Amino acid sequence: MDERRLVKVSKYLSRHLRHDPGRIGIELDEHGWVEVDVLLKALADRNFHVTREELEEVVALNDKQRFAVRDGRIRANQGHTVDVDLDLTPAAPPPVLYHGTAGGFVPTIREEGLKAMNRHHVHLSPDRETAVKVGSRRGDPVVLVIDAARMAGSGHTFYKSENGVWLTDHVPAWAIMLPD
Ligand code: HQG
Repeated sequence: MDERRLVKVSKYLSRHLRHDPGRIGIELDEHGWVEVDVLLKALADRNFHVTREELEEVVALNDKQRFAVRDGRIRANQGHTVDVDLDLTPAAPPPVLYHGTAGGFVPTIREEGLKAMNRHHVHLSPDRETAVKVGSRRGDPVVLVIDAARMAGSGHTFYKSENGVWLTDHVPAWAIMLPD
C-alpha cells in the first residue's frame, strides 16, 4: 500500500475508533475494542473498501503505532475523546518528559498548567524530537520540558500507552520548566 493510502486509512480509523464510532454505525466496547469484521463491514458499507491485509498493514506500519489488534478485535491505543477505559497501568515516568505545543498557547499554559482539553489525558512525549512533531501540527512548535520526577514525587500518576506516549491527568504550572 502506498504512503498516501496508509495515511488515509489511518486517519479514517482514528476518527472512528477515537472520536465518532457512531458516524459509521459501530459501537466500541467499554475498553474501546470493536471486532475487525464489524469494522471492515462498516467501512465497506460506506464505500470505503479496506481488505483485512490492508488493515493489518496499517496497524503494523503505522508511524505512531496508533492501533492495536488482539483476538480479532481492534482499538486505538490512545487519543480518544469518546469515553473508554483503556485499562492503563500506572508507570514510573522518566525524570523529564516533553510537550510540544503552539507558542500562542504558552501564556495560558504557564498559568493553568497543561489540561487534557478534549482528550482523556495530557499527552507527553518521551523525547524532544517527537514533541517538536506534535507541536508542529499547530504551526511553529514550542517544546515545554516537564519535571515528571517532581510530579511523580508529589503524587501525580503517569501511564504509558502501548505506543509509548506518556499520559497524565494534568500538569501543574510548577512542573513546567522553561522551554530551552
Ligand atoms: C494545548 C496527536 C491552552 C496543548 C499528537 C495542545 C499527540 C492548552 C492542545 C496527540 C492548555 C490540545 C496529542 C491550556 C493544553 N491552555 N492550551 N491550559 N493545556 N493545551 O490535540 O498534545 O496523531 O488534544 O498544548 O501527535 O497536541 O492523534 O493534544 O496543543 O501525540 O495520534 O491544547 O495527538 O497524535 O491538543 O496531541 P490535543 P496534543 P495522533
